[in-house]
Amino acid sequence: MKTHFKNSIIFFAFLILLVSCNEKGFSPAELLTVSEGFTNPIGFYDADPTFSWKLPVSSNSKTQSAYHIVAASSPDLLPDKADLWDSEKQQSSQSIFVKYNGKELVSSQKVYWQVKYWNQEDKSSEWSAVNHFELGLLKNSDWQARWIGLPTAKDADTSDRGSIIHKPQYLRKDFEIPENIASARLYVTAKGVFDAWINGEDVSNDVMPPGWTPYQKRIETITYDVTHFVNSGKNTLAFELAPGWYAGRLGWSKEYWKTSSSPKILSQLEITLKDGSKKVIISDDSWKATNNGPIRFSEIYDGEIYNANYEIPKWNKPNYDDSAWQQVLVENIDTDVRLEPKRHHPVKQKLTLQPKTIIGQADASVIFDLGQNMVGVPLVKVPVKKGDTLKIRFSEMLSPDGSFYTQNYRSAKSTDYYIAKADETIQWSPKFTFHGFRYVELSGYDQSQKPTKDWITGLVQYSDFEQKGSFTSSQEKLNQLQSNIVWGLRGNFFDIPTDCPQRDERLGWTGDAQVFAPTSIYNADVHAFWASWLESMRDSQYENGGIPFVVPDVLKNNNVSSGWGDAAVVIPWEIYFRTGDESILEENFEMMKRWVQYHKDTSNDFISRMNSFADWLQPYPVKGGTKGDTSKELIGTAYFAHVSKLTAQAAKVLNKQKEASEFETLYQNVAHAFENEFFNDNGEIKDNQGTQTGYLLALGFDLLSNEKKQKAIPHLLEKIEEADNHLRTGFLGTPLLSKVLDDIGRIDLMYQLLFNETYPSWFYSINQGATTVWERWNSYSKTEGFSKEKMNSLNHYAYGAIGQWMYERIAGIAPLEAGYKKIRIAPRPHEPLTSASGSLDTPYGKVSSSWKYIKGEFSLEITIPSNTTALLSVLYNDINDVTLNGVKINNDKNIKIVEQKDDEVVIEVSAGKYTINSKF
Ligand code: RAM
Repeated sequence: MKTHFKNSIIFFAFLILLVSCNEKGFSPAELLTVSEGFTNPIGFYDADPTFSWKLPVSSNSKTQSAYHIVAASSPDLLPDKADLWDSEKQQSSQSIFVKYNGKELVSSQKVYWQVKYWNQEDKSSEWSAVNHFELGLLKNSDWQARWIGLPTAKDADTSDRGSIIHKPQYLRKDFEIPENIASARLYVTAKGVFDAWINGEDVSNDVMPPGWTPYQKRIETITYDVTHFVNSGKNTLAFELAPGWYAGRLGWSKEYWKTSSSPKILSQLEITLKDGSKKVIISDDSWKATNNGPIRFSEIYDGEIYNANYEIPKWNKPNYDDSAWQQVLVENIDTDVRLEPKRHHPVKQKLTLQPKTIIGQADASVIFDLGQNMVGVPLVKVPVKKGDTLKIRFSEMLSPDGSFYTQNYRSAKSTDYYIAKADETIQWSPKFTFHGFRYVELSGYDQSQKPTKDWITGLVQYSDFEQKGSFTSSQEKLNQLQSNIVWGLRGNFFDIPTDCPQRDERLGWTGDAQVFAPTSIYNADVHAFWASWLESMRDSQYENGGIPFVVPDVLKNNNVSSGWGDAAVVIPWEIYFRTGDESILEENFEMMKRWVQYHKDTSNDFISRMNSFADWLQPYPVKGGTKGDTSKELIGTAYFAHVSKLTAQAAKVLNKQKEASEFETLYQNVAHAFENEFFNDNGEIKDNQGTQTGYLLALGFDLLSNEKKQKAIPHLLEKIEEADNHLRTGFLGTPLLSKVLDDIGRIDLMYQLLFNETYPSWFYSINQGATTVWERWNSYSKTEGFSKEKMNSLNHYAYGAIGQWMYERIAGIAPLEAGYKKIRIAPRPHEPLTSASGSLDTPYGKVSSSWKYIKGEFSLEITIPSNTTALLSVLYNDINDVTLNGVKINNDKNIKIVEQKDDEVVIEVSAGKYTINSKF
């Protein structure tokens, strides 16, 4: 009996061994992406791509010990006959941004790739699914097409600002294709913005492509897969074209439009036939155009005018007689303007909003309230009478007396018109403009009809990225703040990061962008978005290393500002740290260095003399004005030190040891000079010049000796107390409050500032009805209405920079090593919160942290993604109360305690899900 039992054990063990030997491997890598997170892109920009993948969540794949990537020109060659690249097995835990190291890739090339990995026990996974990417036209010389368009400057509208607004154009070309089409690609871009049509069908739902870059340096091109649009036989390729950001009025300069010429299209349709031969239809002098179509006028600030009486039936289909149209003018491709495939996602319509209420007006108009300040266009489905003009106006907020308020748009007319050709219910949206609004006012509709909510839909448009983070808590206003931050992000990530989306500005202000970048990347997948804008910043850097106020630089005033230009260093560093992508440092390192050099060149003995917007819009400025009470010298010097330090860190990552130590020394020198110049022996800012922001910069950027630092802290606290425990900070100071108060152990005070209900505070604007973050803490009040200041946007993300801390310390998720290879989970619950949760898709997978804190009992659930580790910090009164998955932590040898203090324990955990309990 015994022997029999033994034999069967041996038999089963043998069987298990056999099965595991036969096993092909376990679950493959998932969610493969190239470069800044692209999944199977076409028209891809990067001929030197990087590869990333995620390990599935399972105990089999806690960490990666090695990987193997193969890339080929055809999927049939994978995995064994990879003709482009075979990385072979590489002993490495790197699973993100692995550099391609194969044969040189060329324009339009299609690449197939897959990966497998080995786990912590050196067991290999199966090969992943085959992914692919297809390059766009990488070089100007790939274009046979030429720029085409009508000369629209001569009969353009003149606006009251003295700018000229070019009339929209319609362009078309008929062509024939034999049978046997294998594939078709439309490579296209515009000096202006366009919509492409083939045989009467809209080729894509991109909004205002190609987007906004410094057109004198670089224009982004787009690739559409149009295989299913092109027919054997007769075809028509057609475009609508409007000035967009290229021409027209932008910024404050009456001269801006002079930097551009009439809008133009560049189009190259490449059709591959089944026999491998190619037919190429290019934009050239054979095209016809008219500017006598229904879109009479379209401009970003002012809106769009559509006259249905000018509609041209079937203009974008074959057999249309275009003999009365004009021949286009043709221009060669400029050799010094780079044509590059768009490196981030175009703007799309991402969400829709329905009106919450309809407010009838005495004057035959009606107002629709969408309940949310948004950016995009309305879809109007409205009954109209022939010949009538439907007028559509927008507003972010009504005046307290209910009247329609548009003054804060300043000179932006932000009004759309539709002129009716028949008695009918129209369905229409403007195409080449956008608005920032919550309220829509209609007049000129069929007065015999009673307005209903379905007359208006808000089409929310922003760059096509996905939300990847979430934050929620037990406190309603904090959740509203999170919602306001996310809406501010949506509204202002319209191809470039804008200060505001509604008034006659909408520019890429660098200061706003640098303070908001970390929060943006907690909430959304904006890696590629920032990488693209940084390329525009490089293109805009002045000869002397200065960085313009806005990118693209439409203000062209050669002036720079500390805290603004510093975006050139802060953003590459932040994006690197939060994604782990070294390419963003590689690409921008020269720009970073040149900016630091500019600081050096404009300072005296390390003390900044740079111009500055300073602590922009600080409340209660003693001297009045918009620049707050912290001197530009103090701010400039603090930033000089800070960006020297970040550049040193970047140099270290890039293995440039010599430069790393040079910039480190520079940082030390500037910090030293800063302390001597601005601080007295008592750790106080000299000459009674102390401000919250002055202390925050010194402490937040680590600019004081240890001794001075300890002495400075009480002065900061004094400043906050003097302000009745309220903030007195503007754009630059506010984001540092949370970091500094946290670092000095005063999280309680940060919570107090965050939960303040009175001016100035985040909740103050929420109490006044804010559904987005405002430019000023008091942009609007229920009792007094709009601030008297003309510069008053209700959708300005800068103060939303607090979102970073909400993830880091309320939910408790922060990167410790670049890309979240090592994660810190360290929530700090505080009354009145009883719960909070955050989650985030890191480059390695999803991390989440969710806690409850009721009557001193704390419970926390976390998820740590594969191929990472986390340091988990838990507070306690008694260490015996702390359990991890039900096990007392001080009893279990398998639990790795990294640090233990009187009230806090730090535990290292690997990938997996955990529940933690404690009391404090
Ligand atoms: C305003 C912008 C922006 C700010 C600059 C200094 O016009 O709206 O937010 O950065 O000024």
